[in-house]
Amino acid sequence: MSTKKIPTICGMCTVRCPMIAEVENSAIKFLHGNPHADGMNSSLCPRGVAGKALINDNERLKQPLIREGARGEGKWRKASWEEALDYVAEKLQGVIDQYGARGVALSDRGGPFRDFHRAFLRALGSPNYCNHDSSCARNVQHANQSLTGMGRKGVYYDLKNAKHVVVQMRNIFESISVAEVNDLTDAMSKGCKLTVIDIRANVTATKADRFFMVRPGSDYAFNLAVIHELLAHELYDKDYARKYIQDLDALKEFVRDYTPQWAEAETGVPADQISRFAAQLAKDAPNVVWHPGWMMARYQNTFYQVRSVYIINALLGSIGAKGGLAFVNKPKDAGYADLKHFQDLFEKPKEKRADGVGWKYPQFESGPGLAHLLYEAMETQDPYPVKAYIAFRHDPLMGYPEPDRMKQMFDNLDLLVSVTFTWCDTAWYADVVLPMSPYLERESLLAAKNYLKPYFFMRRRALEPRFDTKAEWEIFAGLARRMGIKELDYDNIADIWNFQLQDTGVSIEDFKETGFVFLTDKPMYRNRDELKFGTESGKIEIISKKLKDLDIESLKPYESPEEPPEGQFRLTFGRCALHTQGHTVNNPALNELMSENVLWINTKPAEKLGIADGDLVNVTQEGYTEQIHARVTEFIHPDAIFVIHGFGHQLPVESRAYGKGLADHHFMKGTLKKWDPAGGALAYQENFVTVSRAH
Ligand SMILES: Nc1nc2c(c(=O)[nH]1)N[C@H]1C(S)=C(S)[C@@H](COP(=O)(O)OP(=O)(O)OC[C@H]3O[C@@H](n4cnc5c(=O)[nH]c(N)nc54)[C@H](O)[C@@H]3O)O[C@H]1N2
Ligand SMILES: Nc1nc2c(c(=O)[nH]1)N[C@H]1C(S)=C(S)[C@@H](COP(=O)(O)OP(=O)(O)OC[C@H]3O[C@@H](n4cnc5c(=O)[nH]c(N)nc54)[C@H](O)[C@@H]3O)O[C@H]1N2
Ligand code: SF4
Ligand SMILES: [Mo]
Repeated sequence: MSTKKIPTICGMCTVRCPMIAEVENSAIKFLHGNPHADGMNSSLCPRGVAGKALINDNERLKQPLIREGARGEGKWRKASWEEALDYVAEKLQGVIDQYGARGVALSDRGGPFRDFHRAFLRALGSPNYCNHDSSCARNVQHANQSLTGMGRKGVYYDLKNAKHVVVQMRNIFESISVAEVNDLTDAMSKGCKLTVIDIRANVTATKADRFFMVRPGSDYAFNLAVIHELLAHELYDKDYARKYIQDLDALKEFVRDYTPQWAEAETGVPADQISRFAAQLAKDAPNVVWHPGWMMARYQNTFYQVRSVYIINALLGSIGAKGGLAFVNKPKDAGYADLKHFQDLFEKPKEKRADGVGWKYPQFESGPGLAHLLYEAMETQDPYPVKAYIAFRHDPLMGYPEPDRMKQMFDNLDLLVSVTFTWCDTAWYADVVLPMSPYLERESLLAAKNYLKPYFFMRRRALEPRFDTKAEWEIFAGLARRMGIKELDYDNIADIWNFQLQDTGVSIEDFKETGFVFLTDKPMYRNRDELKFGTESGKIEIISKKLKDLDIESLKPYESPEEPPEGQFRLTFGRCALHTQGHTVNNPALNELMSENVLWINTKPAEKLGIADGDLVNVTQEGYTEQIHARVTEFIHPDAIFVIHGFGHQLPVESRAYGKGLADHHFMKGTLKKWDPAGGALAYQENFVTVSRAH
């Protein structure tokens, strides 16, 4: 039997690396990176390779399910797709008839494959699309917008050509984007320095030239002191600043007292080290990438911390530089029309959004909204009732804090639908579960990547579905058909792809060999002397006009993070290389490699509490307790404890993940209300817990 090599796109996390699936006898023989990917992300991480185990997993969803018992009780009726889609379409229509189209909401996990389901929602006439980003990178998005007028993806972290990379609250070698890992290791082998600023020595720190262990939540103080040094000693790029940075004097005045000596008391990092570090950055400028971070829904001041990072990059002249934060190019920069969007077939709904974004909160970008405010609106019915909700590729009951509160909010819904390829908490609580085929068993819409070399890419089906599952386009085309939306009524992916490609001059054939089509041969860098920023002034606005008009501060004075009360710890969390959020924990291969998380706790407080490495401990918040094994280490700040997110599953249908480890999101009382009115994201790390030895 010959082996077929099918270029496709990994789906085990949001990064979507190009991959090759080698298929023999209708089974996966081997999964590996796509060598045509030009080095950018031509290899896979362990999760990508575990796609084979995902296909073989007998505990994944096998057919549509309709709830029989109470929500969350786990009593299901197996349904055909006909029956399940009829059921969902009828319920959606019922909600639309009674409450109007605005009574329907849909959320997803963001990313490049959203056009079809967003078009579906728009065709219904609802403005209530949200993505997950208020639980992830919203602060980064809004921080960059407030300074440069570009979103966070308006720049590419050109790690490969950098001389110095700084990662702060960013575990770049474990919380993986393969391209970033490859680019950074390449650069380091050519002498690039790596500085890590973290509350614990993660794997990235073990590879670093400099590691600063800061007090949890004090990063903004550290950064203000760096800005102070760059300005006070005139170490910044003066030509760049003259040309592009507005309100530098206001910044100078603002940081005047934020000296390294002051920051030492806040962060625990010796003042002379901060000074030396700032001087080194100036030497390496403009080929410096101070990574603005990714999962930055952490503290009440994280938006301002991220702004300070962009400001440092600007002072070093690295925004727009090769080896810095280089501007990405869109298809049109390479002389190509973009893919045609299904969304554009429908008029943008004029209705106000239920989450208030764009009208009550004009400071935020309205596209993906703020999902936590959507959930709140489900309960308050203010500004109007939202009665149907499709969680598509999204597990808010694990990804947002306070699942019990969230369930109360969802209880106001007439219809809760989960579209997912694995079991997840939201699916378990849903009325209807629509199982999507895992990435190796489905194709997706074509997508465009804005990059130094912009490209289009194609996810192809490597296998036929093993169970009764469907691709996204099949699910939404099925719903569209039932709801009379002719423009989305497709029964063939080639027709969808041809629709998308119609203006581009590219054809489906062009993807055959490699799975993507580069729109230029060489990386395209902007001329650093002729940069144009997306703000009204065309410059980097230290004092954002938009924020100022809304009476929101651009330069916020530092407030010291609360110390943990006596005997308590700040709960912190992050990712590991072997799992994606919570949805791979039951994957047979990945579970075998890592089946539970452990609690990082500093040696000194552990000693005081009589906790030894490996002991089982209780973690408690307001009378609620879970147990976990301790990892006692000096490599974490004594104020913090740390766990990998995504564990502590409680679904009986996941035998491998069930009851293993601790769920950090269960220890976040009140966090749904703690969100930043300037940045938009929730503050997940403003929580304290007690730890004791379990007897
Ligand atoms: N306490 C705490 N909360 C967190 C975090 C944390 O560290 N701690 N991390 C935050 C971060 S950074 C993020 S991004 C969010 C993540 O949370 P979510 O945005 O909910 O993302 P995932 O958990 O990756 O995926 C959600 C569901 O979609 C399904 N899924 C994933 N990929 C696909 C796919 O390709 N197709 C289909 N059909 N289904 C898919 C999975 O089975 C999973 O059940 O959580 C945030 N919440
Ligand atoms: N393997 C794997 N890779 C992934 C993902 C995954 O689930 N698994 N998810 C993807 C997604 S959605 C995202 S958003 C990214 C997230 O990527 P990152 O944002 O890099 O992710 P985290 O691992 O949550 O945390 C980064 C670091 O922040 C540190 N930290 C916590 N509190 C503080 C603090 O107060 N100050 C400082 N300086 N550091 C602190 C933690 O110790 C941790 O090392 O990863 C992506 N890549
Ligand atoms: S980083 Fe890993 S899991 Fe994510 S898309 Fe790439 S190979 Fe897949
Ligand atoms: Mo994320």
